[in-house]
Amino acid sequence: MSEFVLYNAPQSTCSQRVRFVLHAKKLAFEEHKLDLFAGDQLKQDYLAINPNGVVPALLHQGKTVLDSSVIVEYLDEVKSAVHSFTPTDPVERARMRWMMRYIDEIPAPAIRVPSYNLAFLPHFKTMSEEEFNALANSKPLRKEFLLTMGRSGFPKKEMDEALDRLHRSIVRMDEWIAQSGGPWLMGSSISLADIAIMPVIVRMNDINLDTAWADKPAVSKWFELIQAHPSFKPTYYTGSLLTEKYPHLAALRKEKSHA
Ligand SMILES: N[C@@H](CCC(=O)N[C@@H](CS)C(=O)NCC(=O)O)C(=O)O
Repeated sequence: MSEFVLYNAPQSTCSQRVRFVLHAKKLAFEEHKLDLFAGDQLKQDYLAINPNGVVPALLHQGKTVLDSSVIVEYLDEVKSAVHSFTPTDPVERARMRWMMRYIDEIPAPAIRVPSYNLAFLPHFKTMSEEEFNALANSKPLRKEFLLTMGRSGFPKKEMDEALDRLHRSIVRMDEWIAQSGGPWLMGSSISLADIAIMPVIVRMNDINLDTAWADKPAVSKWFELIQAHPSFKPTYYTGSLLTEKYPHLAALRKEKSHA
């Protein structure tokens, strides 16, 4: 058994944070890919690892570490010698954690709304109301989320609010880069805060929401830099983007590039 075992899903934004850090630290890991639409995350054997029924979950020498933000901090702590993503100054460290809390509170939940409405909805449309309600009720963390979405998608109000939160997050990102002098959120070195927001930016780009930073060159530069990082490609292996799995999204993207 590897020192590290990762339970995750290719397209899961939370999982992508953890894969990036594992690759950056050159840590070999046994990868278990869960099919979230087949309900692998709600099976008893997985719930015994993560009672919240969500990915990712990391096992380190058989011990469980849960929640993507916690996992990336844990990896940075136990493997600090390899490459540290955490500032040494306690005040800077606190600032990084504050940024991560903001990211977990505003853009990370907000990106789920357009992701579900634009890509995942067909998985639910064919269900009967009873089947859908049973599924929602079986989700320890996402019951209310699913019930608000319903089988026909989030109403316009929810969608508009989520898009507004995403736009505000891009403004905030731009401010952080300006305050630190860039090119990363905290200055000249990439930190866990950059890795925490990365999947939101990749997803926004994937589903045609990249116009949010059309007038923000510092954010565009940040995105180019993180895509050029050696850990980016192995993290986003084929099948990690929504456009790779959902042809209707890829078609939208193509239309846009030809417009
Ligand atoms: N705060 C948790 C959230 C985990 C989470 O929401 N994971 C999503 C994928 S990004 C999931 O497993 N969803 C499955 C479901 O909704 O049933 C973390 O960061 O690890």
